[in-house]
Amino acid sequence: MGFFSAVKKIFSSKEQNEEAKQSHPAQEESATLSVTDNIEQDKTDKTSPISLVQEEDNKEEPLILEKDDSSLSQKDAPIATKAEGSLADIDKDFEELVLALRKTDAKLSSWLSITLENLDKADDLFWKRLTYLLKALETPQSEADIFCHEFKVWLERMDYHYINDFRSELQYRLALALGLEDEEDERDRLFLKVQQGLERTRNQLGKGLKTLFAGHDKLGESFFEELEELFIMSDMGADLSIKLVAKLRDHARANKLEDTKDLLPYLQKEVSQLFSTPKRIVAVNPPEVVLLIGVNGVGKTTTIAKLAYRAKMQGKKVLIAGADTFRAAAVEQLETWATRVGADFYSKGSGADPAAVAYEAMDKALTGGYDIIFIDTAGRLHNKSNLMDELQKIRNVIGKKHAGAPHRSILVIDATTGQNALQQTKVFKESGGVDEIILTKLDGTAKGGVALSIASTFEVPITFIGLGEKMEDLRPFHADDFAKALLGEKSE
Ligand SMILES: Nc1nc2c(ncn2[C@@H]2O[C@H](COP(=O)(O)OP(=O)(O)OP(=O)(O)O)[C@@H](O)[C@H]2O)c(=O)[nH]1
Ligand SMILES: [Mg+2]
Repeated sequence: MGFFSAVKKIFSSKEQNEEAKQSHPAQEESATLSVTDNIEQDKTDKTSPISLVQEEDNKEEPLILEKDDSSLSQKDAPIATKAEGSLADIDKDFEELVLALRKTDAKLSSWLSITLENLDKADDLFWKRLTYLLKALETPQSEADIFCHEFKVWLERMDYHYINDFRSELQYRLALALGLEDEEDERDRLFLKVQQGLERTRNQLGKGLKTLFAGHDKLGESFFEELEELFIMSDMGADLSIKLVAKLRDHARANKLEDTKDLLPYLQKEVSQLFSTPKRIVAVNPPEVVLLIGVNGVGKTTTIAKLAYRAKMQGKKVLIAGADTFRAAAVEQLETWATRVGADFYSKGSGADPAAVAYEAMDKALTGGYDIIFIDTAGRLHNKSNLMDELQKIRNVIGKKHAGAPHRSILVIDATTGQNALQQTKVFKESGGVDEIILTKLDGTAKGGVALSIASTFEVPITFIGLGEKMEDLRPFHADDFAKALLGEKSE
């Protein structure tokens, strides 16, 4: 997405904000700054310039300016010349910073570079500059304060002091809070992350492809056979590997291709298309109920923390419920995460009936005005049918409490399990349904090709991928970027 749409979002009108808040109070796209537990923010704040609307990328459309700045052209207006409050409040430093910001590319990474110039620690000047940046982006003072307060608490918890320790985290938070995550800038960063995360898979597949293409100038049977072998070795599964190579062969024949290099763009397109799934209607009746399921150890609890963190950063009121009462430490582990990400928590301790926990947590979510509730479930019970029965019971009780719930049943799959992931998906899909898949631990495996297998076998979208243990290591899944990263393409 280009810079105008970013700017448009930043300057979007309060009417749009109001409309969006009323019609989509709990949508993933909402992007007000987050709220601490102590400082409860008025969610209907009419002055908020940060749009809640995920708008279409329309570079031609004129900007809608909120203040009296309607004479400003698009190019003049990526950064506000004055922030909320009187001009007298704005000191010289701020003026200088805003001037520098206005001159640079309208990208979050450039804005951040300028803001952090010559700083190395989270000292007073850092906080002042960060507030300036937010104000320059027309964030009301109250929201800028909340953002800084929350970030400060986070840095203390993580024991981060130097900008190098947390710069990436700061950019992630700003991107979420300002609704800029889908910007080109942030997508590039994500691509790099995916590429780094998939390094081991790429070593297997990407480098193998490179060697194969380098060793064969011309397309021929031996090339296709080696290609098939390579796909199978990368955990794409035999069925998919055979199917994909057959498609490539047909494509080459139909288009009378002779050189191997002419096949690459088609391969990338095909890989990316494997991930296309039909669009779904998202839940609109808050609280949105999200059930995390999957076998033990795949990363359900950590993923809940990462999802809750994202939701918090997007200004949502978040509840986490611990319905994994089977494993002794599970409830405490989840509660610790809830505290760390600033979400509220409900559970009844280990040994309690998981369906009862889910039922009571739903009560709390409904009466407490939550936007979203994440329910953690057990990954292991005495046997498989016990596990499935229990999930069904949880689904039933929450469905009775709240129409349409659970709105999203997310199956968490550990990418390091390779082809076993297919069996897991099959079992969970058959017993109650899976709306989305989150693939974790892609950073530690050469088996990233399993994503292709899952996508081609089941019509379930992969929505996020886990690329590490940090909160920012869960990112939306983009098929094209994944295909490029997997096949070893550079980001440029
Ligand atoms: N490298 C890496 N580690 C991850 C990722 N996601 C989760 N983990 C780690 O995987 C381990 C298991 O994660 P949990 O979240 O406890 O898994 P779970 O599915 O809740 O496990 P059970 O509650 O036992 O069923 C933890 O050490 C996590 O830090 C990821 O994307 N990358
Ligand atoms: Mg767990």
